[in-house]
Amino acid sequence: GKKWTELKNLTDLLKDQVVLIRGRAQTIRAVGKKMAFIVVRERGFTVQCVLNVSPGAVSPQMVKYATGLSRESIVDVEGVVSVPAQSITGATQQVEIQVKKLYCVNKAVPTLPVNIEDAARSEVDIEKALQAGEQLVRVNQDTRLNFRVLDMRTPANQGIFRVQCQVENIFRQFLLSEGFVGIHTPKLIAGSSEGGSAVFRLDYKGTPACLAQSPQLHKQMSICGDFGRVFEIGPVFRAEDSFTHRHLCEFTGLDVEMEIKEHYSEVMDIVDRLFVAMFDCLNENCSKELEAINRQYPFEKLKYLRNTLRLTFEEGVQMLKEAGVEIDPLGDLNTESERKLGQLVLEKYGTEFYILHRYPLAVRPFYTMPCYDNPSYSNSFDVFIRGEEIISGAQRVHVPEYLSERAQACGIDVKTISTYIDSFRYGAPPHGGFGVGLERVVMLFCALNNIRKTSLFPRDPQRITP
Ligand code: ATP
Ligand code: AMO
Repeated sequence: GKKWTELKNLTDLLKDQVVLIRGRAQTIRAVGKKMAFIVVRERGFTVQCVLNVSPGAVSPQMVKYATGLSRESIVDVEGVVSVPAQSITGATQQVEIQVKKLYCVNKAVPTLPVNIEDAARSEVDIEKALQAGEQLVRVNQDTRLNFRVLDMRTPANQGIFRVQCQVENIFRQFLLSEGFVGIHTPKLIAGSSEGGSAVFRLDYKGTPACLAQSPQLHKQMSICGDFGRVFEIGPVFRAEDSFTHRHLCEFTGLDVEMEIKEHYSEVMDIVDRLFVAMFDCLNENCSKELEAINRQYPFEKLKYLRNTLRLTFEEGVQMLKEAGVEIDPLGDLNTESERKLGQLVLEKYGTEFYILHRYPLAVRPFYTMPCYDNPSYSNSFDVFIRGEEIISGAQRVHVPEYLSERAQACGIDVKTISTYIDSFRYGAPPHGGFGVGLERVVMLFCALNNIRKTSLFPRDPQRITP
């Protein structure tokens, strides 16, 4: 086979050598009839290729052919690496290729529905350009999502989904090193696992069934099956009614369940160490990706402490009260008060990542363990980044009679979860766990304003394509 060079390796070390590259024709510019420039892109790296009519190099026909290529076509370029005297603007690589051969491997349509360069501009940049009288099209969210394959090619999106992959990878590596076992639970289940109405119902060969709202029941059953500590990375389905910036109908859940010896703080310890390790690792290993995201969507680095702050719900309510926000001490926080509390915590403790625990029992799912000292509260927690929830977790009820009672009290049809409740009749250890929304972690770590930006092909109440 031929020897291919990756664009990222094109440096002055290769000066005067003949290289062969494949990429997309990002921009094509003719200068008279004897010269043309093609900027070729390969996964975030770009290089300028120069076609210059001369004997032994390219013919005038070749220049004509090149200038007729459509943007985003896949091209192979063979040529000599040269180092220009002036620095090259508009390309990441500071060398050029003096083209000898050019092939179009597959062409793109002449008019693209999304111009990648426009789609890659930051809001500030767009504003400046508009003020300077430049003609440009602002690419809106729906257009991006309708033509996601094109939108994905922007440096920011290349960064976002590589960061997402890292979050998943760190989650897995950290938990494996702590003795957790990766499992896969069914996504077709007999009933709702979280309660509430946000469930997709379907017909399972004549029996009513649901798409799993979480791996909750089966991850707990795996603890009853003696795995001790488990995790799962998998799809979660929620038939959300409303259209918000942070709810999807399908998202990726990072779930954990583990035996507890004495206290639900053992679960919070895992959250604490896992996420501090994750943030450190992202800042260290994903700096290029984070920079690319930052160029299009500027954000401040996440502020977090070495030991994650833990506040009780009562302390949170108190802080809000002192700031003039009245909260029902046994109710839930709404989105607005969660944001407000995030601000107050940042001002007081200097962190944008913290755990709020001991929630009122009434606002938590049926499987949540009440506090021993005060059953109006529960051994549960939520975790926030920049004032928005990324995690819910808790100790679980492991006594079957009480679990059944709690399910009934929460309006759950106990028949649909009888095998789950039965699992606790054969001896179940005290246990707890938590669920993380992958798309939310990436969205909030990078302070992005919409969860659709961190879902490759988002599913929301109004979208099931592409
Ligand atoms: P979770 O499903 O884990 O609880 P969440 O972020 O949806 O995650 P909730 O506790 O359900 O959190 O809700 C917190 C607040 O978010 C609610 O009080 C409500 O204001 C708002 N909210 C939740 N779900 C929706 C939704 N589908 N549409 C609009 N607002 C919602
Ligand atoms: P919960 O319902 O809070 O808890 O979900 C866990 C986490 O999943 C994310 N999340 C969502 N992300 C995108 N779109 C949605 N519609 C959506 N809903 C939730 C959030 C949330 O914190 N079984 C429990 C977890 C447990 O206790 O182990 C559960 O599902 O980041």
